[in-house]
Amino acid sequence: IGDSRGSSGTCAKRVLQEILPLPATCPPEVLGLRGAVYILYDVNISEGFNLRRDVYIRMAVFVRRLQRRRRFRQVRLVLPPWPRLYHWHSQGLQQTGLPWSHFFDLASLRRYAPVLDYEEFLTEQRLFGNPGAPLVHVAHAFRLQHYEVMLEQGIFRDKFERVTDKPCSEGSLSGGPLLQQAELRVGRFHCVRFQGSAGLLEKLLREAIAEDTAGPEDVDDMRTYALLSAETVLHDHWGDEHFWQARRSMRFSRRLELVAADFRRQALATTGASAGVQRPAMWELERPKRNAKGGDYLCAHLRRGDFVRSREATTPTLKTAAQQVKQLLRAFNVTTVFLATDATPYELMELKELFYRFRLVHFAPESNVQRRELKDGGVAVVDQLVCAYARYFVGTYESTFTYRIYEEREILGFTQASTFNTFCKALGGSCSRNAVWPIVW
Ligand code: GFB
Repeated sequence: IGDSRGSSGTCAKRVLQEILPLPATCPPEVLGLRGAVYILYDVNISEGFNLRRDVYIRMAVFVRRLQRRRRFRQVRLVLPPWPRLYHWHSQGLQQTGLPWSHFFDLASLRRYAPVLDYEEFLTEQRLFGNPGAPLVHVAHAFRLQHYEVMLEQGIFRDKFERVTDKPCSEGSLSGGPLLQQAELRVGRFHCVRFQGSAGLLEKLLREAIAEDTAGPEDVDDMRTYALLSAETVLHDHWGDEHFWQARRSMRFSRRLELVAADFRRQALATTGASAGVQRPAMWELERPKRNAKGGDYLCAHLRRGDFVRSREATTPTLKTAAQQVKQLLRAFNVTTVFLATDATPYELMELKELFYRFRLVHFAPESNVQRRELKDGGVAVVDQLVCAYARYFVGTYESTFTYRIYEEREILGFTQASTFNTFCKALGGSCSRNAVWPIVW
């Protein structure tokens, strides 16, 4: 591309954004940013990594649909920088404000929905929104809240309303700058009681746009809106083909995929070919199948940490978990178990003793350099990617970490029986199992 303009006079926008830095000489109307609507969102700070991935899907499906409307042709979903999460315990690592590109393949996400990492959003704002201004103007920010009473005469109805009967201000509610990003300045801040699926957000946005739009010439302005506590929003249709397309587009970053592939090969003698998993380069090329065999190991996701206290009734002890895994190893005539866990080093030592006749494999960064590069979140992704290729998987009751592994294995083409398995509190007892949500193509 010798020039930033294509033969039709419009910029080769995607190419510029993904390959070349945006040239300052390319004005917004040429880039097709006229009338761009940016949607920022965030999730309650107490929510973990894997629920946040689910919230992303709700937003991505919504924004992909919204793009079909004339007013929202240039809509973009801005991916919130990852704050330091409650479960990322390691000290001495830079784990605040991580970009989505640290974890995910943005080009793959973008082939499903128009998303931007936060830094890319700032670049577009600085080049075309208000060049030279250090602050970014957010026209409206909505903090979503649940209704106190959800049912009306026993019926759950989709609805929202702005809160006017209680004080609502940006400072008192968030206790810091919007999305922890100092450059964001909010025009109007609203608290909104919201119940319903993501599709209802269109009405909320249209109302806000109508409030600000003085005349037709305004329609071309770039505008930014923020939706806070987006976990309040439900899926339009959970588990349908749109959910799964968005889910399939959530490929992990190439770097994390490579670390996991190297580890599977070196520690577990497993490659994609030996596991019977052929994954096309692009998610769009994936096809339904159920013939993945898996490597010569079982994987157990054993959630500890807060689950030991808050879910004592359903979380097994180390001993009963080990008993269950050993039974499975014998049943499958396999000697190696890969253990994904947030157990403490002390608990890990105990587990190693409990598996003394078997081979227990656990992933840990090979050096401090790798630890600093992956960070706690990256290590957890590698664990998920190793479990995804196992012969058989057993996970923890009601853990979203486990659920995301189920989904990964569904995409890779494993049988349901080898995937949707749950630890019981004790060996042999009947117990509650996780829900089975098979893939829809
Ligand atoms: O991902 P997540 O929301 O799953 O949160 P749950 C658990 C976090 O703990 C992960 C770490 O994101 C990791 O940082 N973690 C858990 C692990 N299991 C592993 C593992 O096998 N390997 C590694 N490396 N790290 C939610 C919590 O947890 O459950 C909420 O986020 C709440 O705070 C809720 O407690 C009930 O769904 O398991």
